[in-house]
Amino acid sequence: MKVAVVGATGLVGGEMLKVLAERNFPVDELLLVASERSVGQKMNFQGKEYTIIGMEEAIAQKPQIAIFSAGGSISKEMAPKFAEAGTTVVDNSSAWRMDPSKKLVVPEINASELTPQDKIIANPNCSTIQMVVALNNLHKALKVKRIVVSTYQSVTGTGKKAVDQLMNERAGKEGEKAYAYPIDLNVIPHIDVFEANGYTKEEMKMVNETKKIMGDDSIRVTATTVRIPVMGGHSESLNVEFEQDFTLEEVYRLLHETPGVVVVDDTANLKYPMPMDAHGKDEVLVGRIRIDETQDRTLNMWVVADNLRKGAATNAVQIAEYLVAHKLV
Ligand code: 11C
Repeated sequence: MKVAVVGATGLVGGEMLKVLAERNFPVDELLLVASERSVGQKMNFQGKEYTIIGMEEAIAQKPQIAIFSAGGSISKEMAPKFAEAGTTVVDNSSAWRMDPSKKLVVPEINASELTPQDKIIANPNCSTIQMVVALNNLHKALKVKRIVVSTYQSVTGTGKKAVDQLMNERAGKEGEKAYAYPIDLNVIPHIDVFEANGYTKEEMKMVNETKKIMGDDSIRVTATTVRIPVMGGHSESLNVEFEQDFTLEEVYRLLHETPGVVVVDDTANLKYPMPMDAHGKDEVLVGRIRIDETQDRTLNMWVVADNLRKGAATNAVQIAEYLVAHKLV
């Protein structure tokens, strides 16, 4: 495969290269693509040096697959140009996710919807991905009625500038700020921009993307998304009401059988998922599984994943793997 990684110099772009290499994705030719100011820089992939090229040059080289992590406005402008050249784009930005003509894919759940005609495929938001992966089998068996989710999100979700802000604050150094407030020793209940209804865009992504991926508009989701001073790994507290009755044993069985989920729930031995355990992993970790004693057919659980991997790079590469395995590119 001739593969382009667009946004190769970013945090997610770097993780994409790592994941492509680790999973032995069949890369015969690699194009590392970034904005004009990075063109000409050198980067390594599997021991070989590559020179970063610009968008137009990459389009002209007609890669079969382009994995994009370059931000929404660049995706809006450039993804159609790649698609017109015959490239299938897997896009990690929010640009195409809610476009009714584009698929929003978590491979464990809905990759079977993909066809060779899908030239721009959207990768969901990280906090949505880990939640729907955790709920996949539970929804099939018990039908999710309503989700109340609160997130505890790592600074890596914002990007390099936020990582620098946290480390500079910790070291007592001045520097550029990604957030309106200090993040070290603080918690910021604000991710992405505020919308007219008082929720943030990140919160509304969780509401809307969940319905689209699960293919079920009746699922009600209400979210509060929060930034915490953690370096890698998003955590989520989920309170989920189902239509069907269940037992805890059934929930454990369903979670153990859910693709991409690892249950870490042994409180007697202080075992529960933490972001530091998720680092570098592709699985979604689920623990603190409890029946909500205040309401029928309702469950509490704690869900953790590496936001740069399953939340972004791994999910995108898994989509690309599916395209190759099913001869859709
Ligand atoms: C964060 N979830 O943690 C965001 C990052 O829509 O792809 C990913 C934003 C997106 O800040």
